[in-house]
Amino acid sequence: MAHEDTFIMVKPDGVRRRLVGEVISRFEAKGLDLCRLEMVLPDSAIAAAHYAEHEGKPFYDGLIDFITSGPVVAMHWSGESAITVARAMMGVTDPALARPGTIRGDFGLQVGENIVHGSDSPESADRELALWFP
Ligand code: DAT
Ligand code: MG
Repeated sequence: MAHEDTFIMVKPDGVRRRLVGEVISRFEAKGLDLCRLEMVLPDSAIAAAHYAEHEGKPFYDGLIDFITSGPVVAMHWSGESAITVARAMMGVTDPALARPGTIRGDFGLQVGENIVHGSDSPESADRELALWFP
């Protein structure tokens, strides 16, 4: 167990559906610390950098269109095992399969609109925090 920093983002569907407060409330109630927050309309450059690992996959173009389709809320959270804890609270990638009680399980139904992003490792967190909070 260790203190971790993680990058969490409310995606455009989450913002459009007014779920920003819901997402923040859950992480706050869990005991994680909100360190930085900014609402930003991602351009194609930051979208491509953020999702570089998915370039070439069948869903990549749709993913870039989606993430640039409206403002997102970019956040830096920290706390004990913050990366793992946040991923567990988000639920699995496909909201149709995500367990009730998770953010995706409670609010989503389609894999292309799964409300929230969270770093999947310390390396991803370092990279994503540097990208979104230069
Ligand atoms: P996660 O967001 O859980 O880390 P990921 O990194 O595998 O998932 O994928 C990034 C995003 O890409 C995901 O949140 C939604 C989209 N995505 C993943 N797999 C997909 C698929 N099979 N069809 C459509 N979109 C997909
Ligand atoms: Mg991922």
